[in-house]
Amino acid sequence: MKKQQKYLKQLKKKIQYHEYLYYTLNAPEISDIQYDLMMQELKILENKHPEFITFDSPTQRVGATPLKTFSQVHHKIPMLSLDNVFNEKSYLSFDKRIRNRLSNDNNLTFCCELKLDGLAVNLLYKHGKLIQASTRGDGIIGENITANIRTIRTIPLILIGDNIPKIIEIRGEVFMTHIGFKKLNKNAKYYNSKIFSNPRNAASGSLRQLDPSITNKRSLSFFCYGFGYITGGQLPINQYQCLMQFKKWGLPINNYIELCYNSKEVLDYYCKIKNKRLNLGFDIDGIVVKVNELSLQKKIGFIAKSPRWAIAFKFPSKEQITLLKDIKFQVGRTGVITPIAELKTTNINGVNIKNATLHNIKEIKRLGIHIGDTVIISRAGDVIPKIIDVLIDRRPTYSKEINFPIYCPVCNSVIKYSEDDTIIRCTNNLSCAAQQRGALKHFVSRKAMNIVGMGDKIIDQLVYKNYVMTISDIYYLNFDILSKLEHIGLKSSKKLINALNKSKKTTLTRFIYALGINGVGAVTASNLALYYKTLDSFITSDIKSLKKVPNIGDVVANNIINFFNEKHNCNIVNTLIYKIGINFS
Ligand code: D41
Repeated sequence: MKKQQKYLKQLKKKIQYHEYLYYTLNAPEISDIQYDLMMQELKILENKHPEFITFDSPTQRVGATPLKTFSQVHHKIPMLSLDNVFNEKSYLSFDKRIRNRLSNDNNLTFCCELKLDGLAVNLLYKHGKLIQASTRGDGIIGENITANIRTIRTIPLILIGDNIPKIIEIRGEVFMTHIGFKKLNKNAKYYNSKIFSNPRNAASGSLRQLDPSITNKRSLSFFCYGFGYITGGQLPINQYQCLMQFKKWGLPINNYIELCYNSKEVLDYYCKIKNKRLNLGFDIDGIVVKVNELSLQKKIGFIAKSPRWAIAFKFPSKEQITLLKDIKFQVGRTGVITPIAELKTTNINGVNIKNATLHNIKEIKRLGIHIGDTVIISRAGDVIPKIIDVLIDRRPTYSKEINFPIYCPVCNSVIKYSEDDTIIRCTNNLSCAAQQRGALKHFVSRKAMNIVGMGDKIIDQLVYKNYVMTISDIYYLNFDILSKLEHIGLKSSKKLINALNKSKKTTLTRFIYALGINGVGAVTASNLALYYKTLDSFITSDIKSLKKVPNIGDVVANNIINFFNEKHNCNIVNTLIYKIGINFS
């Protein structure tokens, strides 16, 4: 070997070693400047002697030519998925199942790991060299993303140390750190390009770039969690020691892997990690618990696509991915039409979710959503789930654009669109059955007239059969009519008549709220009642005095004036007060 070539080889080894210290052990021994100087020297030498450039050279991480498509990779051993549990009780059932299968072996050890919220990949090392990397895909066939994986600095192009098997598949998760994610979105905002909704999607989008120089600019990281095919070598006898061996070969593992000896210790680990979750610097969505001994794993085996010996114990989450099956347009009590997404049923923290709101047409246009798309839904607290993003990458060829309605889906009247597409409305006011139903449901509700027993099913029938068109009509219902409806017996009909009579004695706040004026919620109604004291002075109010009431601005003040300018509404109020005898205490 020439002197020059020998020197180059040593220089590369030195750089690789310092990369390992920096990226994998997180313990650099030299400054960034020293590292840059070595890299510069290497680049100059390689320029002079291109014949000495090797595939594992630190200068060769980013390939020059973008791909046209990703080729397919058949995994030598399927990449299994993980079964999930969401609570302690279900976790304990897993523990019990395992122990039963092993005839109550008391010496069971579990290897507990973080569940990184990234993308599972397979790295194929032959004679210690990274020769192929692929996505998990469906577990059987993935995509060849070798060029992109090579840009991830924490992934060694060549393994170091002893006893490296001839062929080994290393499996792990590629993810994006919070810092990398923030930086990417800040840039995206500046250049008006795609903003990612979370680090996982950002990592996925970055890994699936055909041009590795783009992937190279994204800060992706990697931790390994397991292995696939192996030949010409031996691994330790348990999961924990395997991971430690991988670390010795220069592969990154995280510092939170722990052994637990019973379910209490596992539950403690779960709580500990849950508390640390926000300070890790990257997203995790739970922990993974694995039977530690490989021989016991083999004994326990797997079902269909996931091993029986491992489980993902997930944290309560807010987001989930599912399929958008269709969009229906729902007419509310004030005639406002809202798009409602019909989803493939999914589960967030144990709650089944079939529908989500899309707010308005503008939101649909902003998301660029199609029917058939894969979408991310979010459910925070008790609020209605909403669609927060679309995974355009996964759009199927049969996807359909969304047709916005021209006519009301309930009464077929013309629909009016606001200029900015935020509000669309049925123009048929109170003759639209949907609006009639909506107005009635609101009128009888707990904070309004509180008519107990007048449920949605009763109201739907009353409107459908034309017994009730406006809110005042409900006070003309009698026992004969009610008892002939479905979902109501003789006793309940009697009770409902009593409830109707009882509701006639109410408060001004409840009555104002019950009218269902746009923007007048329970608190505003209470403010109005306090300010005006009597119904008459409220009805005859003007804009100027309305705006003196706390929390009332131009919009709501105008809604109130417009409401009483409609003769139809005044007739209803008059009927309720003078004919039916509603009075206030
Ligand atoms: O951190 C993870 N996301 C993680 C994923 C992990 N720590 N361990 C895992 N172990 C497995 C088995 C038990 C099947 C080897 C996994 C995954 N699988 C996995 N990730 C995506 C699909 C499967």
